[in-house]
Amino acid sequence: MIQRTFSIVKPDAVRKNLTGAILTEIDKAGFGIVAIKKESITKRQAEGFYAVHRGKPFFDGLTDFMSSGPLVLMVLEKENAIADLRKLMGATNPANAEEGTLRKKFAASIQENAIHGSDGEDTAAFEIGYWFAGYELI
Ligand code: 3AN
Repeated sequence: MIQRTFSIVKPDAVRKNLTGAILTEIDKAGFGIVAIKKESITKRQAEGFYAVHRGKPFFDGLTDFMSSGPLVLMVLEKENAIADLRKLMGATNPANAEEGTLRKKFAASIQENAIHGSDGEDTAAFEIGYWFAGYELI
């Protein structure tokens, strides 16, 4: 079943000019790009996106970081897209990420970890709808 997932090239990776390298890996892994846009988001927008993490000790730092510079928002599509992107990304903490994963190659720390990918079907639906309007997804 063709599935959509939501992804972000995070501000650390955009700052380090890694967007092209990350998109190349995503392309090589067989994902189609349904929609893509580069934006600078506000702290409030980041707080809404990460609402499930509100109250956690890293929430304030995470939302500061995500609103610290431009990022690239994407909707990706392939068979089994959600799980396959998570596999390609690697563990949240790059120190634990497997060899060959994007976070192993490109992430600096558990917070500045280069890429986001939805962790389930419900999350993907919420995240796609949070950042993209219907007309951007046709
Ligand atoms: P993932 O991005 O692998 O799904 P989540 O959903 O647990 O990980 O966390 C969302 C984001 O919050 C992570 N990508 C990372 O930037 C940040 N984060 C998670 N855990 C920590 C932590 N212990 N310290 C700092 N930042 C964290």
